Amino acid sequence: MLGAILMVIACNDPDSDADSTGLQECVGGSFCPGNLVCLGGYCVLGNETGDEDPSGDGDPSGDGDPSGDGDPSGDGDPSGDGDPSGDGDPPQGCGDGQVAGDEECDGTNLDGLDCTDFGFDEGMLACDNDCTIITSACSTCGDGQVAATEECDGTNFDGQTCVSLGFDGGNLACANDCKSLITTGCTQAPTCGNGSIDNGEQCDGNNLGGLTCQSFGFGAGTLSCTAGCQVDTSNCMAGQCADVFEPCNIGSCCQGLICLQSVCFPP
Ligand SMILES: [Ca+2]
Ligand SMILES: [Ca+2]
Ligand SMILES: [Ca+2]
Repeated sequence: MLGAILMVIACNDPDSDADSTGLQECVGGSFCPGNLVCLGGYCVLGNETGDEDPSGDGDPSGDGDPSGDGDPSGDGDPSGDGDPSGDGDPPQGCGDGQVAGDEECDGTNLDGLDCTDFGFDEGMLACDNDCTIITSACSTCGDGQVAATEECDGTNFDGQTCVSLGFDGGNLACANDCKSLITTGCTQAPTCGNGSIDNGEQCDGNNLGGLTCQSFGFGAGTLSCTAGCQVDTSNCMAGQCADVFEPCNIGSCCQGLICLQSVCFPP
């Protein structure tokens, strides 16, 4: 124990300048011979198990860790690797908003960089979650690459064509600022033949809009549509006419009668 009783003895060294107490005077720990230690200015012997701190430097074990708590420097970082918590995260971690170590950026802290530092003309830098710079929102109009902020660049239309934009054909162009596609060189598909009845069309292909030969006063037959999207009644037949007060379509009443509200009436 540290609090062991010390037994004070006289030094045996004949050359020592022992004083009236019979003890050899000393300064520090280096002036006492053998197992004696310097305490209170005299060389004394510790207890039977020996002094726990022979060197008197406050480090009994002599392992460089006076407190014996596994932290020699006493700075709260036992391993001295800059990671006190030992959880693998350096103290200035990614996400603290400070650019440190090998971080290129941290959050909105771009370390003063902008797109021009990466060879672009304009745009916005961003910082990834792993504190690396993202340049995908940077752009240079004229480099032939379609950046996220560009619609096109030169003859690079980012895969778009007149057809993909709903035109019949033609040639796309790109605005000088790369911000928009120019479609004035695209040709509009003709509406007749697209199967739907557009302005100026009575029908389109097989789409007769619900019209029949009867719609045009015929009794039977097959209505068709011309290549110009107009109704063709050449295959309609007159058939039997409807008599007075009989149901009718336009033109299906017998001669001298008129079809009013689907019934043949006398004039
Ligand atoms: Ca950081
Ligand atoms: Ca570009
Ligand atoms: Ca049409």
